[in-house]
Amino acid sequence: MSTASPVKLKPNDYKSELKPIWCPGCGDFGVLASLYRSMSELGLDPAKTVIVSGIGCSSRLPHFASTYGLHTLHGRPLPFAMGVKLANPELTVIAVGGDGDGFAIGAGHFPHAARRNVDITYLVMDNEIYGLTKGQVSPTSLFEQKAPSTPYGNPEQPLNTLAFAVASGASFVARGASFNTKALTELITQAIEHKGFSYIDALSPCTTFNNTQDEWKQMVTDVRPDHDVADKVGAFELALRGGFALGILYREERPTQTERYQQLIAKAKPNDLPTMINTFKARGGVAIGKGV
Ligand SMILES: Cc1ncc(C[n+]2csc(CCOP(=O)(O)OP(=O)(O)O)c2C)c(N)n1
Ligand code: SF4
Repeated sequence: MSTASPVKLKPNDYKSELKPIWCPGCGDFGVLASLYRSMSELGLDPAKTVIVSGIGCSSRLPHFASTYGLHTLHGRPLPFAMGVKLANPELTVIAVGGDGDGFAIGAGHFPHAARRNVDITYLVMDNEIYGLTKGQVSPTSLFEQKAPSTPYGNPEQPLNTLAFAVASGASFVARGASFNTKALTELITQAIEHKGFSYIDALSPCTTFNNTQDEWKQMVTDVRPDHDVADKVGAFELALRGGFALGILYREERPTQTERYQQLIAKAKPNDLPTMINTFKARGGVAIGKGV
């Protein structure tokens, strides 16, 4: 969901005073440029937009935008973003970070944000490596990938984050690439407009520790125009197929977490709470808190 700005802003108006300190050629520049363009296309009000990140090179992104920003803890952008959205559903909330941040230490949060259909966008800059800490393998690194931490090759299988997203109940699942900013801008725009949890795996090569740019440019294709985005099995097939199909793999409309809670609150009766507490106490529970 998006919140409009009272005045039309250009992509450059979403830049902060800080210049990105990423390495030359880092894919994150393309992702940031696409995000500026999407925010401008949607006319987002920077005062009602919050970008939340974890820790990593990619997680520095909120510093470079003129919106509100939260640079939180490693692996924790989603719980912070969920908290912001629950506290103020009117805000546009965009969580960002790396594949290590989101799918190693942060992986436990992902399926719950997805199944709850929290109305936020999660944009992962996927470089299949830990960039900030100098090139250790991440959950999306390839089997046998050589990196500073795996000179004999990675002994672990990669996690397929798109299949994970579909299985977890994400209601919008897409793949984009930092080197295809026009298409990535469109995807980010649609993801922010989507009502519910939208996940974008943005291929974003780390030119310093895992420079896959040329290889990935050869590997990308477009999701076929006849792909049915409402077909969950078809989305799995696409996610599990080799290569990188760019576009929307899956989309469905269903109530968001906020809507479900609002329905619940509407159902609750004023006298329910004392009755629940008495039942709890009668079963041996100890109630704590004011007035109980
Ligand atoms: C609790 C904790 N564990 C480990 C770290 C070290 N650390 C910082 S960033 C990072 C991984 C970054 O990789 P990724 O999220 O893929 O982002 P990138 O730098 O590639 O953009 C790690 C392991 C930390 N900061 N905090
Ligand atoms: S180390 Fe890699 S991910 Fe980090 S800024 Fe440099 S190129 Fe980008």
